[in-house]
Order: sequence, then C-alpha cells, then structure tokens
Amino acid sequence: MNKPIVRSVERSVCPHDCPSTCALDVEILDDHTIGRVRGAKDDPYTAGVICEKVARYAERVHHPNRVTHPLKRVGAKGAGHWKQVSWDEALDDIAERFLQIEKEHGAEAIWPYFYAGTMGHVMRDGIERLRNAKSYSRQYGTICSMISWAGFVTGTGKLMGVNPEEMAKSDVVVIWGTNPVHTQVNVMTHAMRARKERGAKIVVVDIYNTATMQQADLGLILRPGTDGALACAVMHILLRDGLADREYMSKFTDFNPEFESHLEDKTPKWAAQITGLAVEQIEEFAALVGQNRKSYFRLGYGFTRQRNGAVAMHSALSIPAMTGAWMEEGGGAFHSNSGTWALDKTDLEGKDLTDGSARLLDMCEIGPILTGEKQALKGGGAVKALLIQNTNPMVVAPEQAKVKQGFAREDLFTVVHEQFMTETAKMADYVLPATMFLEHSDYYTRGGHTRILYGPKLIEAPGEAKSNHWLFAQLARRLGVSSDVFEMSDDELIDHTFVKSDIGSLSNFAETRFVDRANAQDIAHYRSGFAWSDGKYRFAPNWEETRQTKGVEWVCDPSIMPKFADHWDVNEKCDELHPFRLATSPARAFLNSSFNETPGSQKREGQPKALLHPLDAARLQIGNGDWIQVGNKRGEVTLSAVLYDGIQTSVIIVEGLHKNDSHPDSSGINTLIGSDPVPPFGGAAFHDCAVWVSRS
Ligand SMILES: Nc1nc2c(c(=O)[nH]1)N[C@H]1C(S)=C(S)[C@@H](COP(=O)(O)OP(=O)(O)OC[C@H]3O[C@@H](n4cnc5c(=O)[nH]c(N)nc54)[C@H](O)[C@@H]3O)O[C@H]1N2
Ligand SMILES: Nc1nc2c(c(=O)[nH]1)N[C@H]1C(S)=C(S)[C@@H](COP(=O)(O)OP(=O)(O)OC[C@H]3O[C@@H](n4cnc5c(=O)[nH]c(N)nc54)[C@H](O)[C@@H]3O)O[C@H]1N2
Ligand code: SF4
Ligand SMILES: [Mo]
Repeated sequence: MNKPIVRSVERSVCPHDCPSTCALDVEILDDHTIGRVRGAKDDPYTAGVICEKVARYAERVHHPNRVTHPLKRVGAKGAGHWKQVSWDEALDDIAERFLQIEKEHGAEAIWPYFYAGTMGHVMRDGIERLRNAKSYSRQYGTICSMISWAGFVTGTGKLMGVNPEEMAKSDVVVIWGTNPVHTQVNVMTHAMRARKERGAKIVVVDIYNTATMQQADLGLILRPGTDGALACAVMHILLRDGLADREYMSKFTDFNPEFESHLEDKTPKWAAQITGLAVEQIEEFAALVGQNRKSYFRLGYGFTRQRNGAVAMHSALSIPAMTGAWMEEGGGAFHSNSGTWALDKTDLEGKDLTDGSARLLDMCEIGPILTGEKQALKGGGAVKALLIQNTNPMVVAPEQAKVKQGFAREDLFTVVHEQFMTETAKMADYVLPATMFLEHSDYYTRGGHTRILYGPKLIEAPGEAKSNHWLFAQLARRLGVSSDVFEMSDDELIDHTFVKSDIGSLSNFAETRFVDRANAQDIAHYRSGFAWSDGKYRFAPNWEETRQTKGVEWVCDPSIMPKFADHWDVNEKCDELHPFRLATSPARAFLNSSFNETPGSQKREGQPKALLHPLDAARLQIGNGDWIQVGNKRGEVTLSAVLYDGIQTSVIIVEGLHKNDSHPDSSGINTLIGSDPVPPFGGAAFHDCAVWVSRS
C-alpha cells in the first residue's frame, strides 16, 4: 500500500476523559482526513508518548458506523428502526416536545444529562447554560471523582498536589489504586524516569497484578476496600520506629495524642488480617516510605470506587503528612489539579441565568430516577425528557437493569447527541450526529497536570454532524432563550472565557497552544501551610467543612463518618450466597465505553472476561475460557473465565466496559453494581460488589 501524503502536522489535544490530556501532533491528509496521531515531543508532560488507542484515532474519526445525519425513531423503542430527517425538522420537533412537557409537567420534568466524553469545556459544560436558562432539573455530577475528591480535600483543604513532573526527582514513587499503563500512560513515563535516572523504587498498590504492577519493584495486592487498614498500619510503623516527622506534624498538621493512640492497635498484624497482605510486605512498604522522605504518592481513582473510598483516600494521603514528604522536591502527593484552574465560567455555564433552585438529581441514580423511585426523584415528579451528550449511561451507569427499564419507558422522550449509535442512542426518540474533537474547537484543562491546552478545528465533519455548542444555540432559539453567549462561535467563547479568567486572549497563545497554570513549587507543596484556615493538614477530618468548599450534598448521616484516618468497614458484605468480591477495573484499549467500537481496540480486548484465581476455579470446576455466571440480587452477567494467580482468592476482576451485547445475554457488567450513593457526598462504588460465581 502506498504511504499517504501528509499535507501538514497540526497540534491538538486528546479530548478523552483521561487525566493525561495529551498534547497531540496530528497528520492532516486533506480537509476531511487524518493520518497518524502522535504525542507531542515538546510538551513536557506528554513527552512524545500517547496510548495506542489514540495513536490509531483515524479508526475512530473515519469509522464507517459514525452517526452522520439526524435520525428519528420509527417503530418501537430500541427496535433500531430510524428515519433520516433534516436538522430543522428534528430541532423544531424536539423544541416543541420540550415546551409541551414543560407546560404539562414543569421545567423539572426535563433533565439534560451529560458527562465527560469530551473534556473540552465548551462542548462538555455548555449544556449547563441551556439547563440554567430553562431551569431544567440539575445534575449532581457524581459518577467519577466525587468520592476521591472528598477524601483528598478533607485532608489538604484543596484539590491540588505536587506537579507530576517532579516524580522524576523522587526516590520512591507510590502508585496507589490506579493502573496508569491502562488509564494514564504518562505517569509511567515520569515514574520510570525517576527509576532510570536515580534508582527510584516504584511501589504499586492494587487488588490484582496489573500491567503497572508488573513494572514495579514492590507490588502489594490487597483485598478490595482495605487500603485504609494498610495506610493505618504504615502510620503505626512510622510512629513505632521513629520515622514520623514530629516537628513537621506539630507545625503543619493536627496530629495529637488521641490520633496516636487511635493508631496504637493498628498493627501490621491487624492490617495483614484485613488486607490479606503479609506482615513483612507491610513492614517493607512502611520502611521504604519512612526512610525515603522524597516519596511521591500518586493516588488514583480506583481505590476510592468503594463504599469506604473517601476514607481510604484520606488515610493513604495521611502517610506523607506524617513523614513530611511534602517538604521535599519530588515528595508529597497528587490526585488531581482540578481545584487550581480558577477559570471564570459564569457565562460558559450560564450561572447567572438561574437561581439554582431546580431539583438536583444524582446522575449515578439514573436507573432509580427513570424507574420512578421517589427518593431518587427528590420528591418531585417523573423525568419526562432527557437530552444526552458525552455519555453512554446504558453501559456506564450502575444498576443497569433499572437503567434499561427506565430508558424503555414509552412516556419518556429521549434525545441523544452522539458520534456513534451507542446503546443509549439506540433507546432514543431522536439521535443527532455529533462532531469529534478534530472537527470543532475547544480548550481543555489537564486534571493530571498543570496546563490549559487549546485544540482548534482541523478537519471538516462527516455528513451533517454538528458540535454540542452549535446544538445549544439552535435549541436556545427555539426554546425562547436569548443570550449572546449562545450565539458566539467556539473560538469566541473560548476567547471570552480566557479574557474573563485573566489569562489573556486566545490569540496570545495561538502559537504555543497552551497556558501553564503550574503553581509555584512552595504552594503545590503546601510549604507555608495547608489550605484550611489554620494551615494544618487534618488527620481528623471535618467533613462538613469539606462539603462546604464545593457546595456538595450529604448523602448519609454525618455522624457515621469515622473520626480519624481509618479502615472503615462499610463495604458490600460477602456472605454464603455472595462469597466473591468483584471489581470492574479499566481495560487498556477501551476508555469507559468509548473505543469499544474501533477494530484495534476490539481485537485487543476480545470478549468480556473475568480474572479468577486458579484455586477458586478448581473448587468451582471452572477451566480457562469457560463461560461463567457472575451474579447478585441485581442480576446476572455472563463472562469468559481467565485463570490468573495475580489476585487474592475470592476476588474477581472484570476489565472494561464492553458493549452490552458482547455479553451472551446482553447484560453488561454494570448490571451487578449498586447505585446507592457512597458516603459522604455520593458517587458509585464500581469496584465494591459482592457476587456469586458459577459455571454456565
Ligand atoms: N484505558 C483506559 N483509560 C482510562 C479509562 C478507561 O476506562 N480505560 N477511564 C478513564 C477515567 S474516566 C478515569 S476516571 C480514569 C481512572 O483511572 P484510575 O485512577 O486508574 O482508576 P480506576 O480505573 O477506577 O482503577 C484503577 C485501579 O484501581 C484498582 N482498584 C480497585 N479497587 C481497589 C481497592 O480497593 N484498592 C486498591 N488499592 N486498588 C483498587 C483497580 O483494580 C484498577 O487497577 O482513567 C481514565 N483512563
Ligand atoms: N463498571 C464500571 N463502570 C464505570 C466505571 C468503572 O470503572 N467501572 N467508570 C466510571 C467513570 S470513572 C466514568 S467517568 C464514567 C464515564 O462514562 P461515559 O461518560 O459514558 O464515558 P465514555 O464511554 O467515554 O462516553 C462518552 C460518550 O460521549 C460521546 N462523545 C464524545 N465526545 C463527544 C462530543 O463532543 N459530543 C457528543 N455529543 N458526544 C461525545 C462518545 O461517543 C461516547 O459514547 O463511567 C463510569 N462507569
Ligand atoms: S493517554 Fe489519555 S490523554 Fe493521552 S492520548 Fe491516551 S486517552 Fe488521550
Ligand atoms: Mo472517570
């Protein structure tokens, strides 16, 4: 085959929901076509490395199954019969239906529903402007980071940590509850640099021997949901062996005798029983971080997707507050920098168009909400219409059986704006074609790093695909909303937001395509104090004050929260009927449900599989490749068994969100996951699930 002729190479940004937010160099072949995608070499964080799924992005942009025209349902819901209609016909009808529903049932009967399929702020968050202008039901955005955020901020006072590029200066890098080889490859670039350049040790804490752990010097495979016990035992050892920095603690933390005595019985032996680790492993880990003050804790989302996840995050985060690692270059902790951007999005999100009184519905509870559970509806009436962008709840949301039942309601009017005919789109009354990131302009903040990046429109969209931002303007006009912001172009709105946020105009960084918002090192290390008013890190959290920093909501009785960093025993219990713990860790070649349509990713991931310990398999007479049933009170899922000894017994791991119909009975893995909001402020416990396992 002839090599395609590359017209130019242009700078862009990966829009996907991944903390790396890579700077990309994209080969442009012509006005409609791209070639290879590479990681930008001159971006210090991307450093020329991207994941393989985005390197093959031509497969996704030019996929033959892209939705390219507005489609109207004909026939029964979900039956897959569509009629192509014009944009005007679709938009007029949608607006008319929305206005009619508003008249009959009130504006709160309409629920715009979105997530982070694109991380561009214009295309992701603009839906809030329409919602606010119309006082539609609000969305409580819990699905990804609500649990981890709470656990981090309750310690430091702010969602900010040490620049991940500093990892290269660390002596120990602790990768805790994240699998960066799959989920954010650049963490590995910087951690490996530390190992190569200064012999740093890499520690990985996970519940199975992940691709990341396979590259570690020390891998700790613990039982799901027991990280708080490990963290407490480590702190016990630090105090026992004189490795805690008492001077640092007295100046920068609320450390007191009561916390010290709380840790007294949290011995390695105690933790070994809970975690399933050996006492020696816990001792080795504690000695490593206790003797190397330049220890960098990269704390992921994964270990917080447990009912005790916020407490686990806070407990792990408490270790560097005890060693004083925060004072060192290359030491301290990082989860996300999302608390540091200070962007003024009042106009982008239309915050001044609302009094904020519309009811707040939890996105994780979409199943109970659509099936009419009173508590989930917050005492209000049924949701009668959905406008969905950037998310695929029929696959990604918990309690899938209820989600399916809800979407099938004949009295629910559903509009889905999508790039592909996802399971969610299949349940719609209208499917509208959406652009991809190379077909519109947007700006992106890097949760896993410090830059704001700009990605301009580089190619024309296929067929009649239109951007999210375009759709808001079209609907706003038809719904009787007038605001200048709806009428701005993508670039005008980006520029407007930048100017309002005092980071200059868009034209200022047309060349570089980024603004660096890195905090001064002293600030990122909290060297003059943590972000609470007394400047002290909290081993004893004040959850109510934490709640107030973001204006989120309690989902439990505040008095149930443990007083200190702790192992909190509130996870879904195993019992005779449900002897296994299931975790639904991310697949390498899928990104949530995205990429499960591209050939390269499908080939790599194959059919839906469950990793199972050989001892459990032998007991249940299950062989490699056998079909098995995994179930609980919420339903049953069929998977193919893979025998794997890098896991504790009575634990199974199912990687990735395959298409529902890749499972023999079309039940996706989220059929098994609960939608009960995780304390203290909500979120779904995607990796905390008690199940039975049997041979099909
Ligand atoms: N390839 C790929 N990349 C992705 C995604 C994807 O699906 N695929 N998803 C993207 C999104 S939206 C996000 S939020 C990030 C999330 O990225 P991460 O922060 O990596 O979080 P998770 O993917 O939820 O899980 C990470 C690891 O946590 C482990 N884990 C689960 N329970 C426990 C526990 O109790 N203790 C410990 N120590 N470990 C546990 C899992 O086994 C898994 O290996 O990744 C993003 N990047
Ligand atoms: N079992 C289990 N479930 C999980 C998780 C888990 O670890 N285990 N992880 C959870 C997490 S952390 C998250 S964040 C959620 C994520 O769940 P989703 O938000 O659903 O994530 P994606 O699969 O990336 O879906 C994004 C969808 O947005 C579409 N899209 C992308 N860009 C655009 C655009 O510009 N316009 C429009 N209109 N559409 C666009 C894509 O085509 C894709 O179908 O899943 C959660 N679900
Ligand atoms: S690593 Fe993450 S940000 Fe980078 S290209 Fe892959 S999905 Fe995109
Ligand atoms: Mo996420």
